[in-house]
Amino acid sequence: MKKHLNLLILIIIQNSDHLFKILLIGNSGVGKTCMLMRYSENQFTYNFYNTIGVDFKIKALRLEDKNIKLQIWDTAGQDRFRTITCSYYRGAHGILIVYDITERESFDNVKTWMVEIEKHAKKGVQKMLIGNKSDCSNRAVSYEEGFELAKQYQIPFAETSAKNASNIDLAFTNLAKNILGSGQVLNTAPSQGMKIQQNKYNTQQSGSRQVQQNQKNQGDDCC
Ligand SMILES: Nc1nc2c(ncn2[C@@H]2O[C@H](COP(=O)(O)OP(=O)(O)OP(=O)(O)O)[C@@H](O)[C@H]2O)c(=O)[nH]1
Ligand SMILES: [Mg+2]
Repeated sequence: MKKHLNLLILIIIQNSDHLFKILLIGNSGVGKTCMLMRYSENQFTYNFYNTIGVDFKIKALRLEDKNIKLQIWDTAGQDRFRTITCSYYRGAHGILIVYDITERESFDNVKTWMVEIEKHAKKGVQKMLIGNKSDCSNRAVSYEEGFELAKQYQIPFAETSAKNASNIDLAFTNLAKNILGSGQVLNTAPSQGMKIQQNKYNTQQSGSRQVQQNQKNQGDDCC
């Protein structure tokens, strides 16, 4: 079964023009796994299973007449996995930094995540700030605060909801567009092998490896 899955992934990658590696980071519980589930499988669950280490999914999309494969890495937000998750920053072409609009601490911690990116990721990595759970009425961070913070970092910003799917496609597509525009290219054409070209930083931002998951709680959402 695993062999077939690996073969399928290989075929998908070989049939694409580019492979972009995208990382989801942010505090535990902000909704990274739910965002990925919504984007890749159009599903949502109220269950909260802490991600253990990292997990990834592949999603295909067509951008500017090119077949793009996104390899999306969902990292654990818990501190105890920081050493493992940091090792994935280096290979990333794009990073979504996610906070929860109902949890002030997750917003205040965005600066810590930005420092981690600075320390571990490649210079030209494309970033986007995401305020998730926009469906919730018990907001602790205003839209304007999110917007202003993103402006300070000169990165794009969006509020999303994995629950009602608001702006989820937009977030991933926008990041992929910026990666494509930035000149970071992982060419997957079989005849050319796989090579990375890293161009200068574009500031004009206009079979899953499931390690293991623990069930934390079920049922209630934040609203
Ligand atoms: N209302 C609402 N709840 C959400 C949304 N996204 C996620 N949740 C809930 O928030 C909780 C945590 O979601 P996860 O996606 O597991 O959080 P995570 O960021 O992956 O957490 P770690 O894996 O520990 O880093 C779950 O109970 C989800 O149902 C959303 O957009 N709206
Ligand atoms: Mg998770």
